[in-house]
Amino acid sequence: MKMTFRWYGKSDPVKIEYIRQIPVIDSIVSAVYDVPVGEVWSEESISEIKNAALSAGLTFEVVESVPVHEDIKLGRATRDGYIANYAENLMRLGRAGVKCVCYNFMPVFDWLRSELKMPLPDGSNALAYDEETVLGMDPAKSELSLPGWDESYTREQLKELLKSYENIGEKELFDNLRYFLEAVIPVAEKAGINMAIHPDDPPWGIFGLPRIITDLEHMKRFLSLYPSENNGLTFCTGSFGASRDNDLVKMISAAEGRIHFAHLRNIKIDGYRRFHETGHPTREGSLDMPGIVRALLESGFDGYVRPDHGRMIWGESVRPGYGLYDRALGAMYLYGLFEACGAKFDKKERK
Ligand code: DNO
Repeated sequence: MKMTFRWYGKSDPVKIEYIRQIPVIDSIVSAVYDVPVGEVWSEESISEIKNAALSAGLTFEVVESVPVHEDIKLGRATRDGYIANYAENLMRLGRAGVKCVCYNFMPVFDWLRSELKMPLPDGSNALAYDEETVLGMDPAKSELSLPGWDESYTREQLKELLKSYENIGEKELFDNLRYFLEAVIPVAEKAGINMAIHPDDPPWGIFGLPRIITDLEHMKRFLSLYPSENNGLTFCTGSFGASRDNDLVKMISAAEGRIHFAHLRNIKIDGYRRFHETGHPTREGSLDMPGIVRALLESGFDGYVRPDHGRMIWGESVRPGYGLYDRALGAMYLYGLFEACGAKFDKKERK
C-alpha cells in the first residue's frame, strides 16, 4: 500500500518539494496536461513527470487521469481511433513504471460543485454542492471552472456536445463503456496497469446527462462488464458518500478486491443533495472514516491511497480542492488510521 498526493505538474502552486516534506507520502499522482483529450502523450512529457518525482525522492505510479474522449462515451464511429490512442498511452505509461490509471466516464463534465469557496465557521473555506443552485445554472455558459473540466470547448461546441447526449441514457452509456473496456483492459493487463474508474461526483445525473457510477447496484454492474482484476475502481468516499443511500462499508466489501485507488475525504451532508466538504476526520463530517479504512483492509485492499480536497486553510488560495495544507493534514490522519488498523505501507527509502 502507498500513500500518494496529487500534483498538477510544474504549474502547480503546490510544489513537489513541499509534497516531499509531508512525512508519509511515497508517490505522486499526476498526468500529462499539455495534450488535448484523446491524443497520445509524448514519452518526453511522461518522463518529465517521472523525473520530477524521482528528484524529489518520490515515485510516479498513479495517473489521474487519462481522460476518455467524448466520442468514446457517445459511441461515435470515430471512437476506435481514440481508443487506439488510449491503448498506446497505457503501453507508454506501463513502460514508465505507472501501475494504476484513474479515469472517469462522466459525460461532458467532471466533478461538479455550486460553490468553490463556501465560508466555514473556523475561517476556512471549502467546496460545496447545492442542487437548487445547480438547477438554476446553465451548463452551456461557463459559470464555474473546476480543475477537472475540459475547458477547450467554445460555447457553440459545448452546446453541440450537450445536444449529442440527448439520445444517450444509462443503457447506452453502459454499452459504450463496455465497448471501451473490451478494447482497453487487455492492453492494461499487458502493460501491468490497474484501471480504476472514478465514481460520478456527485453520484446522480446532472443537467439531464446520465451518470452511471453512482451506487452499489451500478458499481456491481460496472465490475461485471469486464471481469478482470485490472478492471477496477477508484473508491472515492466523497463522491459515493454524497448520497445518504450509499453504505460505503457495504460497497467496499461488494467490490471484491477490485479497488485499486482510494480517495479518502470527508463531507458533511447538509440536506437532500446538499453537502459541503470538510477536514478529513470523522467528527468533521458525515462519513465514518475508521469504518471505511477497516472495510478496505478487510477486503484485502493493497493499492494507492490519497487524501482529497479538504478545506482552504491558513490563508492559502490555490486550485479549488487542491491546497497543500488541509490535504497534508488529511494524509497524516489517514496514515494514522491505517497504521492503527495494522496496515502495511511499503517501506520508503528516500534519497
Ligand atoms: C476531483 C477528482 C476528479 C477525478 C476524475 C478522475 O477532485 O477526484 O476530477 O480526478 O474524475 O477521472
